[in-house]
This record gives sequence, C-alpha cells and structure tokens, in this order.
Amino acid sequence: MDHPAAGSTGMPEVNEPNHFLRIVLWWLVVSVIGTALVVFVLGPGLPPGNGSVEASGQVTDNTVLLALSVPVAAAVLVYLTYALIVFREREPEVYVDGPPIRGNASIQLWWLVTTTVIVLFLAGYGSIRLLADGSGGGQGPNPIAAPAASSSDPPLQVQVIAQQWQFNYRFPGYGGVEVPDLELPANTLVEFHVTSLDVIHSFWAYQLGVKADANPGVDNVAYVTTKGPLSVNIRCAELCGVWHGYMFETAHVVSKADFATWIRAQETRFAPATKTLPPYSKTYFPPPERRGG
Ligand SMILES: [Cu+2]
Repeated sequence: MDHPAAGSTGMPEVNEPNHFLRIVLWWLVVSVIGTALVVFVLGPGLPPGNGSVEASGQVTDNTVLLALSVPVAAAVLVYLTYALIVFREREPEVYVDGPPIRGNASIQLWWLVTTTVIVLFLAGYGSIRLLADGSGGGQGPNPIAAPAASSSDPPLQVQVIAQQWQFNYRFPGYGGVEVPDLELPANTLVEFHVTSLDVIHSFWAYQLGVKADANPGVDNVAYVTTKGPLSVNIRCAELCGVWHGYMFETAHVVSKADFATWIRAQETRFAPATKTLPPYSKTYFPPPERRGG
C-alpha cells in the first residue's frame, strides 16, 4: 500500500509513488470528460441561441471559451483534491512544516509557456472572430467589420432611435417611416443604425445577438444576419432613468413576404406622421462635444 509523503523528519520515504504522473493522468481523464460534456451537452444550449448568424457565432465563441477553461479548472481542482486526499497529515504532528521549496525552473518555464500560449491564442481568436462580422456589437459610425452580403441585395437599413423610455425604428429605404414596433425579414443582412435622442441607452436584441450603445449625436452601426422567423426580446441594457425597466418589447423576424406586407402597411398608417418628422438623418443632434459648447 502506498504510504503518504514526508513524516516529521521531512524526508520522503522509499517507494514514494509518482505523484506528478498520477495527477497528470487524473487531469487528463477529467479534462477529456469535462471538455466533451461542454462541447456536446452544454455548448448547444449556451446563450444567446441560434436566432441569427451572429448569435450562432456567439454560441460557438462561448463554447470555445468554456471548453478551454475546463482543462485549466481541472488542473486546479484535480491537484487540490489529490493533495487533500494523499498529502493530508495522518500523524499528530500537525504543526511541523514541510521542507521549504526554493524555485522550480521546470514548473516556472511550463507555467509561463502554457499561460502565454493560452492568452495569445484567445487574443488572436477573439480578434479574428470580431473582425469577421462585428459579432453583433456596435462599431461606431465607420464599421470595419461588415459581414459579407449573402446576395446582391444591399443590407436592410434600420435606424434604432432610443429615447426615455422607448425604442422607435426608422426605415430610410421605405420613405423614412418611423414605427414603434420592430419587424425584420428572415435571412436578410440588417444594418442597424443605433442612436439616441436624450441620454445613453443600449439596444439589446437578445436572440439576434445584437447589443449596441445608443448615444445622442452618434450613429452606432451594428450588423445582424437574420435566420428564420423568430420572436426577439428587446431590452434597453443601459440604466437610463427611472423607467429604464419599461424599455422592453418583443420584435419579430418574419418571412420576406410578410415583412413586405407589414412595412407597406406601416408606410400607409404612419404617412401623416412621417410628413411632420425631420428628414432622415444618421443623428438628430450635433455631437455631444459640440452641444457641450
Ligand atoms: Cu434606455
């Protein structure tokens, strides 16, 4: 039977098992099982779901991050568990310290190499994923990460106008009509132009994987490529005043034919209001630094 390490003399006993090898083997077993569970069981259910191309990309990214963290967490937990079981003091001399450890070049080297590789990989992975299509985030007025349009159709432009305490949506391609509820066509590249009329809000369309700050005087562009018909929870994600919690609603992704019907009805219904609106603009106030005087 294996005997625990170091008695009160601090000297290892003979026939000491190879603790490092045992820990590595346990770590491998836990890591392989844990990573498989994350990728195949937990991953498909991670937020924000598969409501758009960008949302699916975020599910993939969340799965990659979680899967990568499993071996790291496993290393800590396996070592901790192993140490608690195998290295615990079985003799009464609980006040006796073990021999001091003064550096371990091998462990220090591998520690540096491993953590550097993980951090650099994550930085590269994140940058590549972000530059591919913007990942549903607001990119400011001059986006550099525009997704490739799937066909010859230009993106559908939708302006999101936040104000205390409601979102309105303006369609420059449809006579500049402004509506209080949002519908979007399925399988379409949408170009959101997010702005605000008063304070800072944040346009968060959860199932679409879109979250973009709404700043007064700023045109914040965010792209999303819709998939099939879908209900979308929309919330303001920036505390914007006493009725911030009121800024939620349900948007709908519908078939292209249904969208065409809906947007024509909106144009007719809001025609009198559209006449009184200011002309469509990327922003409706001077930028904040100019308004500051
Ligand atoms: Cu708000």
